[in-house]
Amino acid sequence: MAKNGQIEGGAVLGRVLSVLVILAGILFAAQLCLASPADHSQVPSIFDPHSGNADLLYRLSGFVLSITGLIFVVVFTLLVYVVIRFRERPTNAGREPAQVYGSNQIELAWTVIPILIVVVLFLATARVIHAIQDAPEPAEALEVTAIGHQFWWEYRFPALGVVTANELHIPVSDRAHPRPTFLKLLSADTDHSFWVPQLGGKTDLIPNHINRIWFSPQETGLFLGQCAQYCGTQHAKMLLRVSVESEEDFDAWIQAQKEPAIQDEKESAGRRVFETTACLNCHAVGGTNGTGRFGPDLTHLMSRQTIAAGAAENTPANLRLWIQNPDAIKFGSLMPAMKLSDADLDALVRYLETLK
Ligand code: HEC
Ligand SMILES: [Cu+2]
Repeated sequence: MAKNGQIEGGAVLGRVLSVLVILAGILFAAQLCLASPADHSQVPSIFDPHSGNADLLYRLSGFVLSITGLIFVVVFTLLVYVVIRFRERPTNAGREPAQVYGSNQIELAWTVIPILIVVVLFLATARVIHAIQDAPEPAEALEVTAIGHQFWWEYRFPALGVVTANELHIPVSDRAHPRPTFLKLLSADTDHSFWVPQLGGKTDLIPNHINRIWFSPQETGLFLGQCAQYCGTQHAKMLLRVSVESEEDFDAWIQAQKEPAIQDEKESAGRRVFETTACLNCHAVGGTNGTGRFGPDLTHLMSRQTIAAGAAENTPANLRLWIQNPDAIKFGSLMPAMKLSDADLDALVRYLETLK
């Protein structure tokens, strides 16, 4: 009796637990649906590829998901069938079902079929890895070096002499004018990970080790991503923004970035604050004696829509708040609060506003 009681207790507990798990699953799915923004074109999803290698990954994941989905359906159907068909009934209560041992056919089937499935998945994956990793770099490719910092991105275009931060601009690479972007990935401190799902797979940026990734985006537009490797407190506010532009727009952007900073005489007070405080040890502004590299290059700060790696919009109010107290926008960022007087702060923000 006592033993039976235990078994029933276990079964009830099991049922309660499975109901709880299902409920949690439903709540989680509902929360995901509610949390996704209304504009679905902005959701960085691997199921919406816009670049050659993202497309290869998308097709591979579709293939893997359909095979594993099929396995799920077959196994689950058999399971439900067996549970219902062979359940305990008054007619067979307490009797053991027929025991089958050593059936060569069955054992061969459940060994060979899974091996075949694994081999197929392996070959399909190896083919895509080869196509992406070993793709030759064409002569017309654009070369960019991306450097991960806690908690922002530095971009260098070595052949074009441009250095910028956080917002990457690259040309569209359509069939008529193929011009893929080849990125060299480096890190200044810890591990980071570059992931813009609509453009390509996730690749880590590791100190003292060069990784590579390339994109051949087929459409213009803004593609978003996120540092995908926990790299410190503000890892979540280390956003990626890649603007894919027509050849003309991209060339115009490069030309503008190559210009030295405009030095507006009216804002010399703000410039003096910049050049006489610690700003210039960490930030570069082309044409001034600020050549610091610890923080983002500010030469063309106003050409960016966001500051602090996408943590805030680039508005005068946010700039002022950022310089006064970076923690208010990104807690734990590596820029110190500069403790400036209100007058210096206003002059400085006016000066930064001229860095077009
Ligand atoms: C100790 C180094 C350091 C000093 C000093 C410093 N900064 Fe920074 N600054 C940083 C770092 C690091 C970031 C990037 C923070 C992030 O996004 O996580 C940054 C970001 C910024 C940004 C946002 C840039 C962008 O494109 O996202 C601005 C603007 C800025 N700093 C202005 C200033 C000004 C003005 C001063 C002087 C009053 C100053 N900083 C002093 C390190 C410094
Ligand atoms: Cu990071």
